[in-house]
Amino acid sequence: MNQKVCIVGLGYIGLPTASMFASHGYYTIGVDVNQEVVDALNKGKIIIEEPLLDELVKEVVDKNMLKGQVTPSKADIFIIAVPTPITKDKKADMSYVISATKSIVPYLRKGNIVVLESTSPVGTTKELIMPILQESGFEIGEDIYLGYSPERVLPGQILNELVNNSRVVGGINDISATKIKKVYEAFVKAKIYLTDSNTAEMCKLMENTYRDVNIALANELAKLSESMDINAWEVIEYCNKHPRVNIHNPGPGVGGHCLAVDPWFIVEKRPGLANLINLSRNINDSMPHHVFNHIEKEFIDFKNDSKKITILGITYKPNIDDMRESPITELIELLKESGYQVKVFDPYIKGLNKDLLNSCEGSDVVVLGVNHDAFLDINYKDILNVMRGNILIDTRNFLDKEKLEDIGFVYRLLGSSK
Ligand code: SAJ
Repeated sequence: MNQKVCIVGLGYIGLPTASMFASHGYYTIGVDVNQEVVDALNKGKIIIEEPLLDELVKEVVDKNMLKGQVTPSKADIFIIAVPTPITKDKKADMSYVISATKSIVPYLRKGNIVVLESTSPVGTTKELIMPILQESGFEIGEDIYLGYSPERVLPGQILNELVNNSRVVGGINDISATKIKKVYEAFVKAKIYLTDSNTAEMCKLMENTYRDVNIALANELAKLSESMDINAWEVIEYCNKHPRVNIHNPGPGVGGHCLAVDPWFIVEKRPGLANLINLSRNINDSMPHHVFNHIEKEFIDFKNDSKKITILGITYKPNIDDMRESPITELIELLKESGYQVKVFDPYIKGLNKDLLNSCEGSDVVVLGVNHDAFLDINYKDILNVMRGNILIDTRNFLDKEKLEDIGFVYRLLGSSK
């Protein structure tokens, strides 16, 4: 008999994961509190953007292997994949995890497996999820198996990475971990490592923290280089020739729902110990302001009272339509608060002006915020012709300095005084 999976949360992770189970023979219920998401799913449609996901969802819905509901149903396996946003005071907001967990309690039966996938502070599975599940009257770890297994997928490559990336499974006891491993073996081709739930929770947080801290180092190098007649990008290129060095890229800040959020979940638990992590977050958070200061410098002797800026790219990283925690939105806020007139051009974002030249018309400065591939193919001469000024600030070391200077731009590069 086919096993039944119930996945609570149909977002960037829940929906692709549900589709994976459904396409591997599991009868799957996708649960979301948002009726619009559920209705779309039941029509075989999706409202997020992720390559190939629309086709897969349509296929499994048509085959009746995946169905959307606003409340859970009885199942063999429950997976919780709801968001854990961050509060204003940089703490994990666990309210969705709590309500999702409570929502499955009435449907639990002996032998069920419950997995938390949401990125969560260390201790969540044992200290938050387990007590809620105990309300069912079952012995957790004996009647109900419980554990934590985070995703590691990159937006834009989710379907491929769900299958081909290795995975960590942390159980509240050994038998839970072993049972959960079997669940993911349905579609994961790479190795699945077993551990306890606290360790698995910390793994998820540290993977993204590792990247955040390394980006902070690169951003610090950028600031240092600007003050020392050095080009940080050149330093990085040569340092990375060393077989054991991999310096990351500086930029206008760190966006997305993971790197800019997860390290705070560690700081929250151990504020006195997580010093480097805390500092790195603050360095990365300072970058929009740093780019703003660069822009301000260009206007020091400016006589006109209307300062006009065009920003190319507003998403949190290249070639996707995702604006979550984008540092460019913060930069735009800073500019507007200081009286700049700001126009934004981003081919990935619906509702924005789709006319590039119109977006650049009359601008004093153009800022490349995100390195979308599409920005390599645009005609910068036409842009310069419609601008009032001639300055281009590249925050990603993406454009060809020489070509732009030949055309007549003054090219400025984040991380370089040259
Ligand atoms: N960034 C830099 N410099 C770099 C690399 C990235 O400034 O050298 C910036 C990007 O511009 C972007 C941000 O960092 O604003 C984050 O982008 P990303 O591509 O590093 O990561 P995410 O947030 O899209 O996805 C991460 C991934 N984690 C790691 O690579 C360790 C992904 O595997 C996780 O599954 C995902 O977080 C998640 O869901 O936690």
